[in-house]
Amino acid sequence: MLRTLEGGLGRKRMAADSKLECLRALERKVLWLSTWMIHNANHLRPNRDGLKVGGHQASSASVATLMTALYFDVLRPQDRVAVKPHASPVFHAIQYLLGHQTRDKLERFRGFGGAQSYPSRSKDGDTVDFSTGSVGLGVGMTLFASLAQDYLRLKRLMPADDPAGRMIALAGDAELDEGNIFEALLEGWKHDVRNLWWVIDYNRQSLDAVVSDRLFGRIDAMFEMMGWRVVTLKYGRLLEAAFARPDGHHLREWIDACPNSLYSALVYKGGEGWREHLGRDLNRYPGIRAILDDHDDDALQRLMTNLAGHDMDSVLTAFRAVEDDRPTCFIAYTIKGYGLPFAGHKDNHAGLMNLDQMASFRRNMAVPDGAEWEPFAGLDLPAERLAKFLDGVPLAGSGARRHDAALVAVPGSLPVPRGAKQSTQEAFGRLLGDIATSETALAERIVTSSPDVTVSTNLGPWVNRRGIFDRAERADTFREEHVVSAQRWAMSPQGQHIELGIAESNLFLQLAALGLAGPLFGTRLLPVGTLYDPFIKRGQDALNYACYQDARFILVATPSGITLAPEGGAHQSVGEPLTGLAQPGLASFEPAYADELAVLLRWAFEEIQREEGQSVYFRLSTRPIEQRQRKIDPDLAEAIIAGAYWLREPGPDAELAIAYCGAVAPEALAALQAVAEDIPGAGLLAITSPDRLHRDWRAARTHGESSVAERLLARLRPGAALVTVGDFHPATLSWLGAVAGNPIVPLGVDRFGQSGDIPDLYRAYGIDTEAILDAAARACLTALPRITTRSP
Ligand SMILES: Cc1ncc(C[n+]2csc(CCOP(=O)(O)OP(=O)(O)O)c2C)c(N)n1
Ligand SMILES: [Mg+2]
Repeated sequence: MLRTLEGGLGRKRMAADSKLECLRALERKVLWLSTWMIHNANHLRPNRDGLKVGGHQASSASVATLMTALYFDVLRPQDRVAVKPHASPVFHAIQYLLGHQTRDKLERFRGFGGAQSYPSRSKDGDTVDFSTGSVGLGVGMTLFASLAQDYLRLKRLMPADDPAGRMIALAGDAELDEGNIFEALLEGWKHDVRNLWWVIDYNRQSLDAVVSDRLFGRIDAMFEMMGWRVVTLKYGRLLEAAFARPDGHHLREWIDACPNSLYSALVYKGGEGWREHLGRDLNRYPGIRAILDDHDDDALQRLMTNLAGHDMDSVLTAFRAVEDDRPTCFIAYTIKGYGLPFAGHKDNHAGLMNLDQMASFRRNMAVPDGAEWEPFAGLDLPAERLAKFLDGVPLAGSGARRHDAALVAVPGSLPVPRGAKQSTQEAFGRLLGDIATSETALAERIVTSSPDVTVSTNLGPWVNRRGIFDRAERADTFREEHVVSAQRWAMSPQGQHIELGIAESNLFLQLAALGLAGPLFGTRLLPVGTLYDPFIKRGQDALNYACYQDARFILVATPSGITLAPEGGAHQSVGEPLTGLAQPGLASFEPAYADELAVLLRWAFEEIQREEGQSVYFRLSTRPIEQRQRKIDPDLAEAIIAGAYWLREPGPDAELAIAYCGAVAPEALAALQAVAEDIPGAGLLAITSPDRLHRDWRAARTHGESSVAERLLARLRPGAALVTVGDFHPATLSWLGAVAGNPIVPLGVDRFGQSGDIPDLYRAYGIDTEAILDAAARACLTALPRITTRSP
């Protein structure tokens, strides 16, 4: 019996040892391929523009062990990973070894059509779970992805039997300087996130310098405070063995006390440097002298750099030990540039090995000339054994990582909110409130989120009906205590609103994660996020990040512009419509009327689900305005979606048009009425989307077709005067003058605002009726020569 047990244990140990051998061999290959990929891009590919191509050999070397352990052993198909941006070469090397990346793309790393500099969902394809690039955001993204996964699982929108995936960030240590990390951590604590791993590549170096020693003493405490488990991987097996020798604890104490900068410098100097310092500081201990005597310079360097983050056995043990779903932060001590000639040098972030250094590295790696891209060249294990090992890796044969999620049906129309006078913000609240009362698939899959402006952006009606999401059932205390309130805030796993603290960056990461629920988890969600328009800027990098990875969501920004009048200059947005114009992956709209919003919101729910679709941004207002009494026919609906229509058709040979967008509609209408006597054919162009109009115009120009804007302006006499007006930067619409060569006076806001009421502010900033009339007169004056020749 005992013998069988021993036999079983022995076999298990042999299998573990064999696995470790394979992983160690592959770790060498990953280091080689990532380094070679960068070398090839910089030194061997023709360079046509004289720019340094770059790549991060040192940052890559730092995570070769951690990533080899994860991708070839620890990860399961349901796990999702954000890899620190500058470890892209390691990531691509690993995918290449798994057969998921081509040699051609590696050879074109950082070249057009090649593997991307930083892992990219949209450009690198299926293997990338989360794009990274702007440090900190990928890390935060994993936390919100975990929340998105919980949202689906707790509602049973995912098969309950499927194991939950771990959302994993492989983070650089300097990423923890980014504020968004801390914003996310707090939010994660509030929502009790699970299944989250942050593996920190603690190489104690950033881009410019060596990281402060005192920082991480605080950082692990902070994670623990947030309920995380912190696993520190500090020393590898070799060092642990040395510490166990007589006097070995003095060596441990010496390293523990060694400042980051000295440690890094000695790593760079190598065996001789260590010997000198250890000899000086610890020579009085015979055990230390013995250790120094037992190691030649190379062996001493190997020993002193044997940090746990480079010790495969230690790394695997640490990862495998975590079996529950508690969020876990692994602080893995590593060396930037480990195994490369500039290991530890503080300037190595952008450093590239020169030709001589590469030649010597190649000798160490035993890679023959011409075999640089061979998966197993130079390794001391047989290729067949490694190939077989790779075939058995859980990620190898698991098929596509991205799910195809079924579409959510959207009704043919949304009822127009009633009310002779209303604002677009009110209309938005009612539209969602209406959907909330319906038993439709659309209502089931909408999830809203807001950074503490749920009520003030009018999500109240939706939340009252659909509830707030929480892992646990929590009663609405005010309601239970019979305190009267318009808001019902009961929380439960059934809730469909994720309430966030005031951190706009978190909102965008949350929208990004919810907006990728389909491809990540197989069930589509239709996220709607609300915030005040000016605070888009606070989270703009995260918004860009969300769009960059083609996450799909609806953003409702309200109130906006100087139209929020008494709120004052600190809250008045000016440039956001330009963001709407410029941001790829985001269609932006600024409707004036409730019926336009009803058309657009319906369209948006379809657009965010279309294969080639995009996210949608609505810039709304709190200004109640007189509504149009009309029925929107399909042609008008199409025009509203395309970006513009004639609210007042121009007469034949019209000499003037006023084009307005958004909440200034009443001023534009009043101005039109005022000019009617002098210029009876003047037209009024209602613009619902400067962005869509502009995109269409540019695309049509490129393809030699006619654009929506051209067709609309063709209704005017050639050279007719144009006045554009909106509560935003005038450049948002000034390009319209170039469409058909109309003389144009663009009105708008290009200064900081201040408190006031709408008449005062519109006057002061030149977007009131009078300003429009002045502008019309000026524009007509410019257009006059041509106009007068036609109308004596
Ligand atoms: C938001 C942002 N700011 C600056 C950069 C430029 N940058 C790229 S890597 C880096 C330092 C990263 O250091 P660390 O996270 O420790 O990674 P390591 O290379 O040491 O692994 C910086 C500042 C960036 N990519 N994103
Ligand atoms: Mg670092």
